[in-house]
Amino acid sequence: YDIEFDDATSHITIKRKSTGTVLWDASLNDLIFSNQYLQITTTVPSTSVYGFGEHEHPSFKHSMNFATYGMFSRDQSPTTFANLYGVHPFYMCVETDSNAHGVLLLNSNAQDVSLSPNPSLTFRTIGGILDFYMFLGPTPENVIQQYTEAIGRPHMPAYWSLGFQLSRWGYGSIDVLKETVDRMHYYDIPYDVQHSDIDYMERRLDFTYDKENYAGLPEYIKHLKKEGMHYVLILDPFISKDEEPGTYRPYDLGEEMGVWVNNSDGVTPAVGKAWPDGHSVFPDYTNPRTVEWWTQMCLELKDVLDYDGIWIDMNEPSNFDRGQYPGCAVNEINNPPYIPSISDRALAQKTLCPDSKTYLGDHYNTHSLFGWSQTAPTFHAAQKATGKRAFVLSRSTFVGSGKHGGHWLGDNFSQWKDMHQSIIGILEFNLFGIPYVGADICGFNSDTTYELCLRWMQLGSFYPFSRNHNAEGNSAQDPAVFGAEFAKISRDTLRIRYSLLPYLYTLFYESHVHGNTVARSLMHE
Ligand code: MIG
Repeated sequence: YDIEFDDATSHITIKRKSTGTVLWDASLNDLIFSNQYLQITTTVPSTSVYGFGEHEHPSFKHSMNFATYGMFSRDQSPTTFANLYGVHPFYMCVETDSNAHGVLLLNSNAQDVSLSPNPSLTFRTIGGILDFYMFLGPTPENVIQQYTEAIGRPHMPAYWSLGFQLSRWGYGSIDVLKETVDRMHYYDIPYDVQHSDIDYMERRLDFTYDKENYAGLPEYIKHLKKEGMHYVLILDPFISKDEEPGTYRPYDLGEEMGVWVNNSDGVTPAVGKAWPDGHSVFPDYTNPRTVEWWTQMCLELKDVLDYDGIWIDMNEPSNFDRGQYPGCAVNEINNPPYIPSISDRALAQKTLCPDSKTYLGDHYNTHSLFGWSQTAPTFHAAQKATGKRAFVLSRSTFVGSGKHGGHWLGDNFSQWKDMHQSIIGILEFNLFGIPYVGADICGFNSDTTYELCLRWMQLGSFYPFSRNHNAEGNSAQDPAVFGAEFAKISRDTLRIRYSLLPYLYTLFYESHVHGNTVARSLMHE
């Protein structure tokens, strides 16, 4: 591309050399570059704009009719227009002659983008710099190949992780888990991976298991693995600080090593409220000492529960209150002059105060990097623990997360709309370089129905990451629970998936080596 600056008009234009198409035309008269507010507007050459995340977008191709999307990682179940778990300030635009280009704004601050009918884009961020990267394609596939060359190619998933996976929050006991596994086998439904959600833990404490309700879990995992299955365990980032001193090693060791996110004073740990009883502290994965501690904990866990993969949840990071104890101070970091278009218009809602300190800098700047910073260390820990290709599933993601992890689309609802939306989300994460992606089949929140779940099993059989997952308290929705007819249909569609696995595996290989998408819209073809 060529970049031109016109002294008379103060316009900066970026042109595709081969066609002369103007990809960007930004008036520097409209540029704002202050400490806590940066804004730039540019025209784009067509209304065919895709990407930006993480959101639930009404359509894959954006409406340019004045839509604004906030980006700031948040524990937020998919809601149209809301800022969700991850941050991906990346778009792809298909020009009127079908050439495509991609643009990344590499910036981790809370931000939003407005799409206007001009067609134009306005970027607003409340920190950092305007660090833009352009990828010239010219095909949509080329754009993603170039984008992932810059941010890191997707990891190569283990073959077993392309098999069908089953999960739920709230089996409640090992007996219910076993009954579920048994009926899956009874109906001979293709099934390779079982997950355990937080109810396997003792009082939701990381690195423990419930020795009453899940008595015998270590042996049961070994048993399933002997039969050729694989096992994934969930871990939350927060660590209880309120266990009896000397009884909870993850906290004691972490405290000794000084691995937590700190308050604004930079020395006292930030204390929030999450799943464990009492209060919790938050590991700061941008700190090399935290990586050492986390790796050690994951290795020790492996000696007890013989997992094959790790599922990292709540890493936006999620906190049940607005900011840590005792609330956020009134200052310019916690109360910036402009708050982007994010839910509650509050940076501390459901997370920590922006003036908290991480090793890499103020939480104000690093908030949306929390999940990303946890992903690589977890990947390396899993690799070390298993001696095999690593499996990491992360709820919060950022630019480059696909190099070490996959993603599921979070706490969707058992509704037809959510089944539809899952296709858009999966296509978008393929643009973001995270092709190992799927949605909770049959829906997470609320009870599913026979018909919805059956159709969702048929669709989900072709997700790159194919897992049926359900929330606590909802009626069971595994494909074996609805009887013989449902089981037969699920078995049949999953067998089609399995017959295509060598092809799917090759797509992942191509994504790992050349950066291709795995699930792609027909427009890419
Ligand atoms: O506050 O671990 O998105 O998949 O089942 C809910 C319990 C915490 C949110 C995850 C979901 C998981 C659930 N978790």
